[in-house]
Amino acid sequence: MSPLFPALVARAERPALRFGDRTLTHAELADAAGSLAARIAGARRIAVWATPTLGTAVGVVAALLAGVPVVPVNPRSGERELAHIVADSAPELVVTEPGVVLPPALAALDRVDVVGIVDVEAGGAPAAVASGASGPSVPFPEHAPESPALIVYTSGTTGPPKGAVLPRRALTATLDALEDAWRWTADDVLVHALPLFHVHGLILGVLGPLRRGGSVRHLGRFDIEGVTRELSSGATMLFGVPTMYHRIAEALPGDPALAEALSGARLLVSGSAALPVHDHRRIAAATGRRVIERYGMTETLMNTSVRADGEPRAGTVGVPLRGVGLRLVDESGDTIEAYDGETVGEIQVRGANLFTEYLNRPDATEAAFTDGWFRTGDMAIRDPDGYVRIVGRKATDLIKSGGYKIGAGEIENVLLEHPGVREAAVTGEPDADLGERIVAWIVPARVEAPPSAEELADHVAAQLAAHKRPRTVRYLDALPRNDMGKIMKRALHG
Ligand code: MCA
Ligand code: AMP
Repeated sequence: MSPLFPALVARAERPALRFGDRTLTHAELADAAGSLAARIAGARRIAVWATPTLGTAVGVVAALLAGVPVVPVNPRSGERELAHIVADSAPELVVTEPGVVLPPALAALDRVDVVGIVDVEAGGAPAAVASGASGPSVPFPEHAPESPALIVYTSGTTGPPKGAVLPRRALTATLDALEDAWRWTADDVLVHALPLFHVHGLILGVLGPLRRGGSVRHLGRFDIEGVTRELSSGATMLFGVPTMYHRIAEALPGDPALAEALSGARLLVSGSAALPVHDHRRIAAATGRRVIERYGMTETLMNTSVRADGEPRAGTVGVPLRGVGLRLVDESGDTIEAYDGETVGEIQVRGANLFTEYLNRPDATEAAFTDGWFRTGDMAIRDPDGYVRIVGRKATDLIKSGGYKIGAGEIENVLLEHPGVREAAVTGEPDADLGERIVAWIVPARVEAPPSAEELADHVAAQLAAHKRPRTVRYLDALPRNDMGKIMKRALHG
């Protein structure tokens, strides 16, 4: 089995990771992650407190070197979400940046701080050790392709998030297919500001450059100035969710430096949700560059993309990636053969890029597949030349806000626990910035004293996650229900 990160084994002296003023070359990362790997080797499973920092990247690489499955945890997870993830994944220890005060759900675990990563640019000796560890440990033996690499939690329509178990071969399959589609090389320098507890920011945005032997500069948090600075000083690629490109499109008219920076980029890639054609057009008009879209999912990693050497067509997610089987299936379960730009069907996929299972959820895993094909729940049409256009999704109870997938049911359950709430329904409404905005429809327990929108948002953020909080709260006397008592969500917006 060839190594996951050849440039680490080769101890390349090129930059690998940059977070703020902290930088590691591939050789330094080999030492840093190698010594941390020695400390965690043999653990059954670990968690990484996934702040957007160098320590998170080192922690995840260490786990991959050691062959220990790793659960990246959103550091903004609320109490209930965190308790669920910890109970469900049962990590033996948690890797974190030093100085972090962990919440109670994680504080009980053994803790390994990623300490001693020096600022190489400032001239320090490159050394990084896990607390309590010693000695370099690279090369590590490669691990079986089917062995679990990462467990990434993802929301469904109801219930708590499920842990998608991603094997090593899914990582290599998807990253190597993107190498092919994007002509991604060791010379590429990626810039992004995506969170590191999801596939987009962590697997594509950190492990991708490392597998290619190239580098990533992470901005810590998204801002236009950081994008401009990095793309003007050597970065070649930008990854973002549509909200980020929307903000770029908004800023472009008054920001010639941004326009110049973007026009010099080799590749601008958007994903996690649909990038509106209006934003595509505004960016193309101001920069002469077309954003290309790729389509993926936590469970499947990447399925399709516009190719770097293909026609960048706004409103499409391109063609199936190398090794990905993709079919459209109609409501009766029949495969749609047409490439006619109009027949709509559910996207189903198969290939080495897929997850193996939902952790502890054989029922959900079984329900997700049909004849070995994974049902994405995304509805699409295909152009005559094979370009896929996503036109919607099967479940109305899934909301994509800022590129995050959010289940309405999970938020409703938490809202119903608030003493001021008698009934609750959650929907997504179109939002120019976020794509969709979470709206909570509330029947208050006491009409004369309804809980404020802010109180409800704080309640959801404290239990689940900040990005799951309702951005709008609407108060009703009763929720519209059908004869069976089921809430009729479509009637809410009418
Ligand atoms: C506000 N904040 C709060 C509250 N209100 N915190 C606690 N309680 C509250 N009531 C805080 C937030 O924590 C945050 O803090 C700040 O206020 C603003 O947060 P927010 O409003 O959420 O920011 P935003 O403007 O909505 O963020 C937009 C964003 C973000 C930056 C684009 O949505 C984002 O990072 N999206 C990326 C999603 C992603 O990576 N998805 C990939 C999954 P502070 O100011 O300190 O930050 S999909 C995937 O992986 C598949 C495979 C795929 O295809 O890619
Ligand atoms: P997640 O489960 O968070 O990984 O989100 C996966 C979902 O994001 C997919 O099922 C799609 O609905 C959506 N998605 C990802 N990329 C795109 C894209 N380029 N265009 C439209 N939807 C996308």
